Amino acid sequence: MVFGFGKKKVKVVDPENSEPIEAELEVEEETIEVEEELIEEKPKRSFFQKLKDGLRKTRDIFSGRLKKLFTIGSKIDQDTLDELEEILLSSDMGFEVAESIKESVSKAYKNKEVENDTEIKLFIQDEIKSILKDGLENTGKPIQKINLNGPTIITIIGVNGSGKTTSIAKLTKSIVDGGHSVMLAAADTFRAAAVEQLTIWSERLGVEIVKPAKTGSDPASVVYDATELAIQKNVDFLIIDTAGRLHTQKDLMAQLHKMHNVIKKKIPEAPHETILILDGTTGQNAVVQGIEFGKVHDITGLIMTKLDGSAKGGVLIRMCKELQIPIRYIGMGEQIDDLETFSPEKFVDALFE
Ligand SMILES: Nc1nc2c(ncn2[C@@H]2O[C@H](COP(=O)(O)OP(=O)(O)OP(=O)(O)O)[C@@H](O)[C@H]2O)c(=O)[nH]1
Ligand SMILES: [Mg+2]
Repeated sequence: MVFGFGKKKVKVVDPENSEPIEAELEVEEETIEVEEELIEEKPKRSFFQKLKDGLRKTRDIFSGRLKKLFTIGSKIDQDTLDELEEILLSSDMGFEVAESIKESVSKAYKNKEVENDTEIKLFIQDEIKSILKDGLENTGKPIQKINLNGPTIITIIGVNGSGKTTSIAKLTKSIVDGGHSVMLAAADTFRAAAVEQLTIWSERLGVEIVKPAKTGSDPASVVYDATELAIQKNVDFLIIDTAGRLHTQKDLMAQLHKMHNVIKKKIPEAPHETILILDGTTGQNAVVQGIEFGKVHDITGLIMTKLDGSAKGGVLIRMCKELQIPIRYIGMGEQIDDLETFSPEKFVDALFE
């Protein structure tokens, strides 16, 4: 940035005369040379590009190994089918899914529904898309206002570090952008830092937060207070952040029930949504967490986070087949806008492109 001096015509007011007069004065004038390259923005990767990058490992399997297996004019025999199954298994989609795709391909080939390599690849893509959607009408369905006469209450649960608090911030932003009001409850009362993290987000997003009286307070009492205040203030959504827990920690799992019971005292049909956050980079562990949390709680949807990292994409397919819980959103980074409603079409396209 450079400053310079120069002559400039300015309007001045003569105290004897109320009309402004034009005069040529020596004034300090800012001549600003902006060094363009310093403020040049780095091109932002599109959401789809991020997804493709995050799923690179799995994509190599689908767009690389599968492409090689089905080359132009290749015949499909038992060896091809066995190799297909082996390739699918290597993507972490699990035996049940791999077996069902293999069977479907075999049948379609015998019935002459698919005859060439292009048709087979498209057939496999469609099979995966239908597994991702199969019977799960809420797949990719964003959070909606379910309770029309009061706050829609959402509890966010999951293991430590899966991305609960960050996902709450992203979710809040998208709900607020959609024109609804949100209140947050910091029911992860064990760590002061957890309350602080949510408080910072609430300030940035301009939403109210209900906090524990002190570190270690009963999370159920925070939830009770928050529910009462959310009803009183007639907010559209109350989103509850909870401490990370493993399904094996029986006392902590019981604590979740206690939280839900205090909510029910105020609104019997709440919580309206219980969203499980799963870290997409943890592979089979995420499947186990999904199964175990699902045994104890009525989970209405999943958010798969960190799909921008080195995610095991096939796990997502296994998850849909074995858990039968709809994936609602995917997390694609640490920024506030890095949340997208899950689209089976885009996901499969990113795997095969
Ligand atoms: N790359 C990437 N990082 C994410 C994503 N979501 C969350 N993170 C990061 O994961 C880390 C943990 O996120 P938190 O939101 O604090 O996770 P949490 O589940 O609330 O953690 P605890 O409260 O400790 O159980 C942070 O560094 C986040 O920035 C995502 O979609 N992509
Ligand atoms: Mg947290």
